[in-house]
Amino acid sequence: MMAKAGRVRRLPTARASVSGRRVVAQRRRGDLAAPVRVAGSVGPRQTGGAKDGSFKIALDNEGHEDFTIVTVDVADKPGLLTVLSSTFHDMNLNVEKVEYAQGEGIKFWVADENEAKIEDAEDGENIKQYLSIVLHKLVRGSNKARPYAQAFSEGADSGGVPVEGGDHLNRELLYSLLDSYLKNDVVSIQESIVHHVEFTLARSRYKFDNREAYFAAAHSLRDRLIERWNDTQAWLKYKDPKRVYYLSMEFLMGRTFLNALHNLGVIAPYQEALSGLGYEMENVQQAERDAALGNGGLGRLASCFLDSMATLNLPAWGYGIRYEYGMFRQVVSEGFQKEQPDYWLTFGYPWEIERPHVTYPVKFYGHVSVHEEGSDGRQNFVWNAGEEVTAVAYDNPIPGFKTPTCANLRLWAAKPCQEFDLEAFNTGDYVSSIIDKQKAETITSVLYPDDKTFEGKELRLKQQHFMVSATLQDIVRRYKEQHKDFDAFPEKVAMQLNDTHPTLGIPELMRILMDENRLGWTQSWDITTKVFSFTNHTVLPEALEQWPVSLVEKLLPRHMQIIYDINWRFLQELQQNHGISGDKLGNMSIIVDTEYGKMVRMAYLALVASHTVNGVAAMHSKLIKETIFKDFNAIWPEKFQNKTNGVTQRRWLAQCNPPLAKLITDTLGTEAWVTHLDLLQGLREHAEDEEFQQKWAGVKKEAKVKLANMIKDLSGDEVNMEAIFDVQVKRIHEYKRQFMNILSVVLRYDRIKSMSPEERKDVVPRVVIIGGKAAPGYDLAKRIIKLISAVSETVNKDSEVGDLLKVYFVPDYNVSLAEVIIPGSDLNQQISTAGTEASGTSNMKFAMNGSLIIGTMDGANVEIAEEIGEENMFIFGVDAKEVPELREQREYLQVDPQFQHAVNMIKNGHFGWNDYFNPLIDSVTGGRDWYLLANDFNSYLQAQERVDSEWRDKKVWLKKSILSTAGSGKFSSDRTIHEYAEDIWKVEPQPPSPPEGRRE
Ligand code: NBG
Repeated sequence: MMAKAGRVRRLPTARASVSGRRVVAQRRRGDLAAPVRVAGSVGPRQTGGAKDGSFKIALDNEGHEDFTIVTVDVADKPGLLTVLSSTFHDMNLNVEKVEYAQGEGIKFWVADENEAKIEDAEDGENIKQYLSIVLHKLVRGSNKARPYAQAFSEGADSGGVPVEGGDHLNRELLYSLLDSYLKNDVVSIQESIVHHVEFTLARSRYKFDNREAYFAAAHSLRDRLIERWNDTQAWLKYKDPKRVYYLSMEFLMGRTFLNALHNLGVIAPYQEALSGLGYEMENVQQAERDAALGNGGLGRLASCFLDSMATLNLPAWGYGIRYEYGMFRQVVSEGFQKEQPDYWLTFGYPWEIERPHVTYPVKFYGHVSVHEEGSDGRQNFVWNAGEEVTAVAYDNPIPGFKTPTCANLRLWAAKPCQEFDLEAFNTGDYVSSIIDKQKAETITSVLYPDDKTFEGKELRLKQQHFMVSATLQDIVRRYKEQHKDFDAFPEKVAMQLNDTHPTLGIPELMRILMDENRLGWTQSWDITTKVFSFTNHTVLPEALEQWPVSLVEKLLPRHMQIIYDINWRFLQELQQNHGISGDKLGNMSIIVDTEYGKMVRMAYLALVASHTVNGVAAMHSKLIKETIFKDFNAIWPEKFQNKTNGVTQRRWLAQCNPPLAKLITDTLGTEAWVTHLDLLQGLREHAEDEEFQQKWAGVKKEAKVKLANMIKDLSGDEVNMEAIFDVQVKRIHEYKRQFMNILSVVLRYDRIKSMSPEERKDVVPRVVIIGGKAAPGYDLAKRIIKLISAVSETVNKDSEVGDLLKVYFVPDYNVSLAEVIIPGSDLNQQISTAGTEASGTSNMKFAMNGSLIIGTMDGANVEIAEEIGEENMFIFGVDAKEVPELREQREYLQVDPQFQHAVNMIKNGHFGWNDYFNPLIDSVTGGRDWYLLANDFNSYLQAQERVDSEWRDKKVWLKKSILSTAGSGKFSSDRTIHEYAEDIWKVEPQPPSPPEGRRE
């Protein structure tokens, strides 16, 4: 039956247009006479029926003498005919006749410009491809309505000054223009990638390399993140729940691309989209540089927390600094560490959104004047600053895993202040005035690379104040937009201080409340003490921040007054309410007299003003109560909590180890462990199942191959895949005892050397991998790196030793390398002196990936042992309780002869450089040995023996490896964040949900 027929020539419609956007293969002016060529290799998915979502295209040259009959079998849609007709037109084809043929589809009788049939096979294919792209866009992909933009049009919180006006806008039109989400089908993704190549990068879409492909793909993904970001922030503004702000001087983000793809659930279409365009996802990913705005565990923890906060739909933002130079790049040349600047922004950072209108002035120096105000004689303090810089916001969207929530990480950059000191320009020296102003930007130029050493550098204090001042102004501004007074502030705001680094936020909030909002001390203090909570991350005394009063006074005169006031009232309270006096009072004072002058103890300030303080593992939380904060625990026991650290299993298992993730999902029959890590327990019952063990061995092998390839790139060596891949990766620090590790390697080497060829047959081969950065000024740590390199050089070239032992130092250890190293390891070393490592977090990542721990009863190792069973780890060494006593006694220690032997080999120049290694040797001999290497050495060697013997029995090892993963459910940062939210922040999940009465 002929439902409709007509003679159509040159349809008047301009061009095929779907959702207001042009199609990918739009032909260019001037090309019109050329045959139709369609870029890419996207073909229709022929599903055989014309049900919704599928289509078929067929070309027939037999049916008519003069025309090619193109049959398009697709479910009808309004406007379909117009779109298809204009598509033919776009291809320079004339449509003679159109027919709906029942059971077959729509038929088009077409001819080319010369009135000829389309007989060339390639032209035929191109027509099919072009049509299929258009059809794809019509029938496929989610076209989900986007309710938030409409419902809360006033709400989209860019965090800045509210935009004036808008009454003249045609809202209906604006809503309809963007009333659906970007589609995530392959063609739409390709279109957006190519769009960004051309219009964001301004590159040729016919020629772009992997890096450009990465940037374009990142921008296209960012568009999708922005949709969620806007929705989430609009939703939160509408709901106005209590929010939590995570203040941290460090966020060690690593790469974002794969994480965003995974959390948005679009890895597969992006992979297909890229490969359709001719790019390998793997290579494109490698083009991303790590965002390394942190030193180590503390910064990485902050990043894991953001991922969990978003995934748990918490109303949370992170605040930090957008350093221009991140963690330095470590180059190892002849065994010596060299630091190179990490200017990570060279090609731009595609994930961030600059907010040029979200700016705050941040003041420094100057003096404070006092004014009497009003009839009650209230004093008002005015800080007349000597320097002012502008903080500009950069927002980094943090997508939750498969939730619509997208949290925000707001990083501040310093820019010269606009208004300040215009006079300077009029004094004649225009050029040097500008140069002077430029100095402002140095505040956020560089991350301090010191890990656990406090150095009282003025610039560092400036950074801290800069971060918290901009942050507090932003938070108060956001609050005031919706509230007329401060009464509800503690019900709307929680702030977590990540270590003491952001502690100046306390006097800054007091200053804002009192001096800028005219609140009295009592009310301001009441508010302040209800909003702040503080996490301590170390008991090492050298890490505890103490700023000279003289420096604080000079840089932040008003804050110093406030700190004095806080301290005075605190000491009063101690005397009056707790009967404390004398030395004890002095011991608890925030301000302390030292041989270097008066100092502000930042941890005490944080403690006094916070409603809660927490340690980062059970043992550490207990230790802080007994040691550094003992006196405070005595008066405020209720303030103290434990929040055992965790890591995000999205990045540290699902993304970095896809074969293992797949095996886990297949075995558990669900992917739910990606948000409920406890489910990993379900692996326990398979631990002894031989078939499962074989699969487990298979995925471990895959990960080991990747690590082996990395070593090959590094050294040229092909390592023995049968060897134990034994890994210690972390910052180099005496307390982490990399030195002890290498001493045991030295002994192992010596033992192999002294064996007969027959005996060597029984040796379990090892590949020892060590990586980590030394703080640039940490001399001993740098010598440790040199020692590892020297041992590596001797051992690796010793043909007698061959495959039985290899040692590698992996330079520039960072998040991206960790993502390869951790899954590929069999054994990992967590060997700090008991009582020194607050928690450790790599131990959790290794355990999740089925790597066995050799370690001391320190930090979170203790809880890991509880969860996966001590018998599945290689525990050794003295107990934390014994440490103080053993330290006292260390000069009388009967040193283990093996320890002495290893030390002597180094001392006697077996690995060269003996003079250079002397200070290292000295640090562990002659009664010094603060970290008790000698005490633990024998027990460490025994644990290493157990490692070797258990490796020999593959089944035993595999069982332990499976049980490691199975027992790591507790160590998800989701669990940690859930506890923070419940016990400390009192914030609740706020999953963005469609507004009532609105259409979905
Ligand atoms: C570190 C501890 C680690 C801990 C991380 C995260 C500092 C000051 N502390 O043991 O040394 O895992 O913090 O809590 O960097």
